[in-house]
Amino acid sequence: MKRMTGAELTLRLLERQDVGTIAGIPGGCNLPLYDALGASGIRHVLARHEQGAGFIAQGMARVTGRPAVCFGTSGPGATNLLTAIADAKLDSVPLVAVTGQVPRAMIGTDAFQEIDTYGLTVPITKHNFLVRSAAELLDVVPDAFRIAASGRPGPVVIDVPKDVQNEAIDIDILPAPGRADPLPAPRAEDVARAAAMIDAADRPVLLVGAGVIAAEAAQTLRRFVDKAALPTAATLLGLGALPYDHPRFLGMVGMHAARSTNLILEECDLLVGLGIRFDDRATGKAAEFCPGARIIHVDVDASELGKIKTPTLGIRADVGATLRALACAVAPASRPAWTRRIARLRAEHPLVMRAPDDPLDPYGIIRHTAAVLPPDAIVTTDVGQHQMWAAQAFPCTRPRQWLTSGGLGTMGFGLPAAIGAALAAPGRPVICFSGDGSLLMNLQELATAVEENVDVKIVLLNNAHLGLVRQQQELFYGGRYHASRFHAEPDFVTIARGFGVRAWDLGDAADPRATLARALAEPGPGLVNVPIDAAENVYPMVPPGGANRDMIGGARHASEC
Ligand SMILES: Cc1ncc(C[n+]2csc(CCOP(=O)(O)OP(=O)(O)O)c2C)c(N)n1
Repeated sequence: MKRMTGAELTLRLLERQDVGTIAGIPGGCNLPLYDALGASGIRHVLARHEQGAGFIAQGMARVTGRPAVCFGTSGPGATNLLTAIADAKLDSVPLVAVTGQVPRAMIGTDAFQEIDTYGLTVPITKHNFLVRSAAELLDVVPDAFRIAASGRPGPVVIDVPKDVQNEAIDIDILPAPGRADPLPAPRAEDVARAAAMIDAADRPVLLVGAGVIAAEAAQTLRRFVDKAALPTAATLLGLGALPYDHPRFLGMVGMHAARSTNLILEECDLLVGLGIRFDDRATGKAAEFCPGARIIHVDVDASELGKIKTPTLGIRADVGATLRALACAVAPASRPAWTRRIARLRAEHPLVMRAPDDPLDPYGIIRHTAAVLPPDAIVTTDVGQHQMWAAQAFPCTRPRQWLTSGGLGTMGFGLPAAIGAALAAPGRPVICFSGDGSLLMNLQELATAVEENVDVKIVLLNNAHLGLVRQQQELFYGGRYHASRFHAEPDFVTIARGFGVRAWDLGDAADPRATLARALAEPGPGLVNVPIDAAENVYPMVPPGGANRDMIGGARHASEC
């Protein structure tokens, strides 16, 4: 029998969950937890803003696929975590956020730094707990990890009042760590029916999403694709499930897809959606997405089946097990006519990159960066034009290499997520493609990057604008530019150096390519400022609310628009 406080017990249970690193910020209501953390074997990364801590944890979780942990105090600590928690919910990232709360007797009194963290996080978590006694932690902590990792992963909040952290109890035995529940297997008749539909299809297309990556099913996917000659597109979060240079890979679908990709989906007679949720950025006007296609939809989350598109066949099951079964069940095929048609559409409507050789061109800087990186480098992005250029042009070769805020679209994601990725995957370089608007949203984490000496390089596509907003104002608001141009542009190179980060400006460089290569070869954190022409737009673009076939721009010849 051992006597422990609630805080010590929490840390002990976190250790048993194999938590190696926690990102967070201490404050009055989580100081007992921090006291116990200091005495534990867990490494702490002191973020400079709780949103940064949340995204550092997300970076770790997205790279490893395992739940990662962040700490915040009550009140503003908890509210600062909300965006990262909501982001994890929409992108199905396993996250456990442990927040301090005012003592139980003060809950509901508007006490100093009291906020209803439980209430605030109901709609943005898979589950949340307000812990009412130290003994409850024995169930709550393993349960939080089980829930975060089970089925479709997601965030869980554990809100622990300060007096519960201080409450001493006698512990006989510690519970087993919480692990993911077994996943539902597909029914044999569903697999047989899906295989028959695929075999019978003339123009099938696979659309793969984050669910394929979460299921660790990339290898099986490849076998399936090769055996049945299945052209495969990816959602923004599915990039990396199939390597960019696989002959059947069509690239990203949707709002900023290559024209050919959207046109191929337009012509398909069978759509097999694997671990996708028919997000509007992928489908455009959902009613007009894949208009002539029967749909097979496989997802581990039953609530996704029929939510946006009614499938001909919905399979609620582990995407990995379903893919394994389908890879056996389908007949080998070569589909010569469909393959020829796809080759033709791709030749006629390719993704047009304006100046891929110019390092000061958006595509050019992404391609040049990729060219000097090892193939296992990890890429994070912020949100905006640079994110879409990177999604179009960065050659992803493997799952969990591409970390981006897809569902919530959170500016400020890139830098802290990159720090988390580097902490989780030491030895692999991490690149963060950012914009000058996004970077400022969590710039303070440069201090964390220096303190942890992580190998993170920020490649800053600096157009002195909120570029994606400017683009929408140009295209859909009659060129009325309000609040999308920065009139006071910070000197990012000087700022980075002020944090102790090495920094280079490609605008001043005599040989930008050589400077970029040198910058990326340096160990530790670094920033490369890349001046980008503010008039550059991301094309093609499906107008908001439009059907994917109605994309504008990005045609090889103006007459095709
Ligand atoms: C937190 C947050 N606030 C606002 C937005 C809306 N938004 C989407 S893209 C964008 C502009 C991003 O600018 P920047 O980071 O400079 O990237 P660029 O588009 O110029 O590449 C804005 C304001 C957002 N996605 N996230």
